[in-house]
Amino acid sequence: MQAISLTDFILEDQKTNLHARGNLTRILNDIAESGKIIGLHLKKAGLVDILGTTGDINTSSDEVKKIDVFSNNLLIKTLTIGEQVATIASEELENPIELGTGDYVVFMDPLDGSANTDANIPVGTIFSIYHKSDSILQPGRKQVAAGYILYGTSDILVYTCGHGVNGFTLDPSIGTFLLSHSDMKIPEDGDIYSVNEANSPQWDDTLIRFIESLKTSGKRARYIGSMVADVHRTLIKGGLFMYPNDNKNTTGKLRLMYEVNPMAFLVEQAGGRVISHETTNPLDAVPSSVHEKSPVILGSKSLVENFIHFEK
Ligand code: P6P
Repeated sequence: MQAISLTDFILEDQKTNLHARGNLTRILNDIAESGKIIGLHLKKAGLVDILGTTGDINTSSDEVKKIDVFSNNLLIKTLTIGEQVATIASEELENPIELGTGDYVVFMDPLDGSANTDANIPVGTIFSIYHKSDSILQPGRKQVAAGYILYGTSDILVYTCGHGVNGFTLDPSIGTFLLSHSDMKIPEDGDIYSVNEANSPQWDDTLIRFIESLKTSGKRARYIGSMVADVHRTLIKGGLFMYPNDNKNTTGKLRLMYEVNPMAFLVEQAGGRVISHETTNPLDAVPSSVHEKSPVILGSKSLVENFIHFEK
């Protein structure tokens, strides 16, 4: 069967929206084209001068890698040329930048987990798209599209526009993302949990007991330390990914607008469940700042619900 390209799929998907004018389609394609170039540079990172740091610190207090700057600048340039985006907010920018034209707002983590590139560990681009509004700080429920590009053993773009989740694997021989994961659904259950247990001295007793219960029930631990890779594995294999709040990170570590909410949109669209703490859904949070943090527990519905009930 002829594989469907991302571009054809997005154009077909656009037909389901009678009011679509192709502007969101242009943004999704611009992100995909940028991802192809970012992926190419990552594949030869050890050979060209894009590893290492610039000497700067970003809003997440992470050392800025040269590949972060490259990815951020490429996405900004491509979306500017596309003329569909009014405002871009990025992990790599202290403040959002106004592009003037366009009806959309894009939040992005241009290269999440980039500290892992030196060790050849998968990293990813995360994006979250809203219609332009009075404020760029809209609840995650207002996202019109969200997704990621995972640069791993293969490069895969996974996105949703609110009616299902689909994955497209890059065929390097033709430079095209082809539909490889149609209508993705997260398994109802799973035997993998993913959390940084080095933080356990800061966890509350309930969380400690919950993680111990996963171990005694035979779950397996997998933690890559690269959110896109850990969330993608959770979507494919089921299980739990957690970056909960603790005594040190009282609001968690991950960023609401360009890490937690896009992943929450995807996981819910794939039939999973997401909470930030207790039973609160991060998608309902009213953001107060571009770089605010949020705890996140996401994954197979039954496992998230086990965590919720375990708290009682
Ligand atoms: P820790 C990478 O820096 C990142 O932002 C996410 O990709 C990842 O899930 C998390 O931080 C890892 O954080 O504290 O476990 O190293």
